[in-house]
Amino acid sequence: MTNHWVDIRNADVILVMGGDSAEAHPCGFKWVTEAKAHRGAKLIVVDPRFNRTASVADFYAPIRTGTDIAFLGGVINYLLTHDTIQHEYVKNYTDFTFLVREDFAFNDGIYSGFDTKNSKYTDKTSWNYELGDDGFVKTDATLQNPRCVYNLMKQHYSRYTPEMVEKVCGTPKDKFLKVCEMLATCAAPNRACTILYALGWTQHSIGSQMIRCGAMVQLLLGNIGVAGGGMNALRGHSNIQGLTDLGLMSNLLTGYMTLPNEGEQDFDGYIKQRASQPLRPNQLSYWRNYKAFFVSMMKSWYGDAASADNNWGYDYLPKLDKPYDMLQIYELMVQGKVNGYLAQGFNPLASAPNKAKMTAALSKLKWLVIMDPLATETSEFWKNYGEYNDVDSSQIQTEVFRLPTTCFAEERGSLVSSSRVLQWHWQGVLPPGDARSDLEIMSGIFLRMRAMYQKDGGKYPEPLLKLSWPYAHPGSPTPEEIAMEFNGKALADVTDPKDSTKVLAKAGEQLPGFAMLRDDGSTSSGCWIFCGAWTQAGNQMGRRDNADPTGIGQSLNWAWAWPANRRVLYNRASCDPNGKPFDPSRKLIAWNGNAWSGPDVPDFKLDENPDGGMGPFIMNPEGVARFFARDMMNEGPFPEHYEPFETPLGYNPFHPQNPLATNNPGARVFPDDRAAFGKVSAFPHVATTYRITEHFHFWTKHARLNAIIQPQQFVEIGEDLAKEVGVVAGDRVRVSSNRGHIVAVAVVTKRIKPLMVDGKKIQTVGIPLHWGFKGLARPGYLTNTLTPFVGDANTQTPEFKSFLVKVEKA
Ligand SMILES: Nc1nc2c(c(=O)[nH]1)N[C@H]1C(S)=C(S)[C@@H](COP(=O)(O)OP(=O)(O)OC[C@H]3O[C@@H](n4cnc5c(=O)[nH]c(N)nc54)[C@H](O)[C@@H]3O)O[C@H]1N2
Ligand SMILES: Nc1nc2c(c(=O)[nH]1)N[C@H]1C(S)=C(S)[C@@H](COP(=O)(O)OP(=O)(O)OC[C@H]3O[C@@H](n4cnc5c(=O)[nH]c(N)nc54)[C@H](O)[C@@H]3O)O[C@H]1N2
Ligand SMILES: [Mo]
Repeated sequence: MTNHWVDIRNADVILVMGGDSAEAHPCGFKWVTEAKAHRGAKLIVVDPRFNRTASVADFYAPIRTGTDIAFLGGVINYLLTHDTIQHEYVKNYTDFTFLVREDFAFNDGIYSGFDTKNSKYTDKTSWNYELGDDGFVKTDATLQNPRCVYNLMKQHYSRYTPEMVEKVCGTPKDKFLKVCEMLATCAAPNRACTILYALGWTQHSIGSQMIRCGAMVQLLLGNIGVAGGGMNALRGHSNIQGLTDLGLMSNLLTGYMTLPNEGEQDFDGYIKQRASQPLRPNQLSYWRNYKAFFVSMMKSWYGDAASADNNWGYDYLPKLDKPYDMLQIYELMVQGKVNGYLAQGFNPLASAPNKAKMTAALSKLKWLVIMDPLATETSEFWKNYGEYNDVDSSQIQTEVFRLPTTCFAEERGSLVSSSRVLQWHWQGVLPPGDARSDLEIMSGIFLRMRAMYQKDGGKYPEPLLKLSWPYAHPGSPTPEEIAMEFNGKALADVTDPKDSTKVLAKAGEQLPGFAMLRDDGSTSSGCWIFCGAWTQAGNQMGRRDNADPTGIGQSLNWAWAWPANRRVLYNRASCDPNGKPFDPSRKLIAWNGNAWSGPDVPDFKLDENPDGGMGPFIMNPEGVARFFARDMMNEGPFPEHYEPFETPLGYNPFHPQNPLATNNPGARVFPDDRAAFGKVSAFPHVATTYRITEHFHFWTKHARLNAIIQPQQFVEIGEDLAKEVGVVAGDRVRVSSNRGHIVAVAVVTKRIKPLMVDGKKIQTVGIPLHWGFKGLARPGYLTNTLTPFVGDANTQTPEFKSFLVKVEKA
């Protein structure tokens, strides 16, 4: 979230699109209720289903799955043509005035740099601004130049008319326009809209661009950085925010630093590439400090073995030849290129797409280790469960080890919430039986591996042998030790760069914040954005003072938020260029003549006078927010609508004559999976998958009460479709895709209606995902038997939210 849970109550308009927060985030949803009750906020829901959130909304608009860019592009077009944008904000805080290179082009759905023969982008150099001789971007403050971002964007979205929105999304034009009108009220500086989203946007082959498109709407309305505004990703598992913060993705290091790729063998080149220099005069470009963050991380990992002489252990890091996202890994498994797999708190047979492919993948392993408190579908993928898991065990040689772990209530430590708040929690009960904590198991594996390398040697053992392991009990580090390590400490006295006699932190002390990190090896910090969580004053994550002195929801003494205990990111943008809040009643920070201060921690240089013209988006080298994403996105600088890979139309209504532009040209897709896509002629219904409040993924079916409340797999179909296929409520239906089938109970509902899309009637089928063949609920099929193996072009997140099926009476 750019903002935070409590802040939702400051909103005037709340758009829930691409998520069902009442269902999936019922506790956090109370802040939506508060905004409605105490502020008269209006709640809008745009969803293929009239879901639980819609049931308490002020306005609901239906949409066909996978078409949110068409809808949001339509909103952008509406805001630009009606000129309902926050002018002062956009002009000063975005790239509106920036000029784009002459060779940048967009033709019938495809950007410049496309290799038509191989159907992919091979040259993204034209996706950039026009730079002057001084290295700065050229601008046109008058917005007359046809190559400025404003004009290119206006032209790009001029095709997204209300008629096109209706044609592509199936959203009736009057409903679409009503949403536009409600959003447009928030262009006023004294009104704010927040967008809450989750998987309904991320789980598409064009998901990242849906989210960008939402952010573009928010920028036009001047709603980023302000109280009650923002782009708010409501996250999943309790610590999934912490997972990405700590770099547990194949291409990440901690704090959103990135692993080097194969071509980056040279350390200085690696740093230079990431420590971006400002693209406009007087801009901060905070990533210029990349080296300090990186060196501090390497000191924390490798201690004395990371020194200036060996480039801080740069050679110890793997260099990526490609991203190892989950689709890539399972594809490699199927190809027989992976020997072993460690699934920690993960049930991929149930949660990854295309169960048949997953079974083939896991069957090719020599060994599989499961770290989980429960016996899961994955740990028993090799066992025959009749129709639900029809495998021939004698043909599977994979050796499976199950290591029972504790779960959250049986341990203590920190969890990061969607609000970026690191909150300490304490152990509630002792673990049962042989269960051990993940920390203990991981440490045990590491120590044994290290001993084997010490004894037997091996190819390049240094990255393992040199790892620093400074814990009191090496086999069982404490959560406190780990937390102090990710915060970081001074390894030598840290002095003021302007006055070397002034000591800011003495050697050995915990550091107060990342501004004190150095690139000379005198500091360590396992995760720079977490620096400040455990200072000399102790564990900041354990704080529980919910005082909110100004009533704006800024409880700065409740736990601790990254970065720097700041609760609203980009909050400098809540003030006008002179430093006065756009809306004094919603003040987050202000310039007092000498410094920035306010109820929130300023997201800016504290003593930076507004006269200097420094932009509020200090992480960007431009200093402003981008409508034009340059070459950062893999399918182009402006979001464009592409059809889901299993499209019910078979063409892209924006580019009916260009088959190359039917689907996202940058998406993650392997040849065999392309062959496994189904066609609308055989699978005429559009399916989407989701969760329900009564279960948490695949684990609560092991808990008796949850298993009683929601005992078995069901699918939701509208009354119209039920009639069409001759099914009544309670019948068992067979739902098949080109990859397999499931059988489930039919729930016939008024909450899903057919949509008219380009003259064609589209039926949507809703499939909750929680059941399987393990646990106390009634044994059944895994939903992911049906889903296609294709992912987003940037995150590689699978397209779980839009694919083709056929529903029949079983
Ligand atoms: N009780 C409970 N709570 C949970 C979880 C759980 O398993 N149980 N899981 C947690 C996890 S890990 C996560 S990631 C979050 C997920 O939180 P959400 O994303 O809110 O949950 P989902 O149920 O996946 O579905 C979201 C909504 O997206 C809609 N949708 C589908 N396709 C589209 C589309 O193309 N466009 C639009 N606009 N909407 C679409 C669906 O109809 C559904 O209403 O929930 C978390 N909370
Ligand atoms: N079709 C479809 N598929 C989906 C989705 C969808 O919307 N549609 N959503 C996707 C999303 S957003 C997610 S997050 C995934 C979820 O996919 P998974 O993460 O694979 O599903 P979970 O059932 O949450 O599995 C987590 C496991 O962790 C175990 N566990 C709990 N606590 C601990 C602990 O402290 N330590 C260890 N080691 N294990 C623990 C639980 O027992 C459980 O078995 O599913 C994805 N798959
Ligand atoms: Mo999730």
